[in-house]
Amino acid sequence: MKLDKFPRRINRRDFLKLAGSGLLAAGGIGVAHRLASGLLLPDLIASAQGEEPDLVFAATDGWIYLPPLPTPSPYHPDDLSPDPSLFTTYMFGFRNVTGMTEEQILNQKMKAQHSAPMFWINEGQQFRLELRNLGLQMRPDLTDAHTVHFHGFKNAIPFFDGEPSSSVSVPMNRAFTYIYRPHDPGTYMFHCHVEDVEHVQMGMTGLVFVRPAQDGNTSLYPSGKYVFNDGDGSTGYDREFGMHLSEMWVDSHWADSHIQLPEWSDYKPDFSMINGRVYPDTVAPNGQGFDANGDLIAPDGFPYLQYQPISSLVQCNEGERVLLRFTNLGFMQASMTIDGIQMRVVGKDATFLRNGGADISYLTNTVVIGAGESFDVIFTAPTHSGGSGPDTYLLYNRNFTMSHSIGDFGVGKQMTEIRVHPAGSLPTQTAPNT
Ligand SMILES: [Cu+2]
Repeated sequence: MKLDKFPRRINRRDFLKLAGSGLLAAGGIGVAHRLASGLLLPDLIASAQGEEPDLVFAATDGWIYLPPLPTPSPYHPDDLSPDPSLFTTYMFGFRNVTGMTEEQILNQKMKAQHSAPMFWINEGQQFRLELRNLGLQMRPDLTDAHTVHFHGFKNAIPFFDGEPSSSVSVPMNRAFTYIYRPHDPGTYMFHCHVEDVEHVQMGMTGLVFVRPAQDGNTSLYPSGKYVFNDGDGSTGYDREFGMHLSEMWVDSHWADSHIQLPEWSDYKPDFSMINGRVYPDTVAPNGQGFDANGDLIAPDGFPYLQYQPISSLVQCNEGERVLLRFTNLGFMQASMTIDGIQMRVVGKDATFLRNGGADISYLTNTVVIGAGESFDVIFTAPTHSGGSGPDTYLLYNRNFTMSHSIGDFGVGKQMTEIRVHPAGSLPTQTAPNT
């Protein structure tokens, strides 16, 4: 929330920032990214000109739902909520506005979601992500810029890294296009890097992954889907599920909506979430796209999850290999456990666990995930018991002090379910988390 407009001395870093933001201001939406990237990266600009972005994100504020706390708190639910029957918690976040009209995009102010839209890129593919800053409806006094920073990218180009002290950020009512050509398959996460303790906690985080060049080769594994270029099918899988871990400390969210400053050293999360929800909402269905105004359509039967559209429910047939892509952009360590199923960790921080020719993947029932870490984990679904309906296993953070339970078993916790069906019950998966 600080903005030092007049640095006493102009150093190289400041010059880069000023040059970049000047171009953003001069160029306006649509052409700014061409000018800005052309200045520094003429090789990329040649191929970028005239081409539309693959993905357009809007950055803004919004409201989400979290269940009651076991101990009443003046900060939860937030008394400024536009609809206290549906939404409890103020947040900042992203929305996917790709393909929307200008009017639809502008309608999305104060309609951010958490966690941010999940997306993926193919290895070696040039990919353009346009970020538009719509501003903060609840806080017109805050003129914060936003960025998209791919956390954990090896050899990121600083200009497109979204780290605002060495590059540009996107001011209100401006747009900027990031250009990537990823070389390292695996699971990453992204977040806004402006005032990042605040903006990350406020909800500007999501999961992104890179598909390997080996994808489509059905001779190594029948599905033709792999985590890495393993050469032997060992990371082949049938279904994949992103599991983005985050936290919410409601005091700080109340403070942001009420023009107060939280004391970040008092950080104590009230909720630990998977894909922006707590149990049992984690197993509710995905959202249903957007309506004629561009607004999100809530999951069927869950109107209060309108801005938390990503389901964490894992469904699979017995015998299938299931990939869980874990990322953690909370500030606490998570110990994700499955009772009764062993997980094989094949990747860590988008790195294939193979040391030269040696297989250093390992079996475990608990994956300990530090803040900012990612894990690629494959399990084989156990044989179905033969009972009626699917067999259910729990996937949860075994650090039970991390989040509250408010009555019924597991309610409010960082937990979801794995439902294993008899062979042949479910059709082929067409998209992650479905
Ligand atoms: Cu931000």
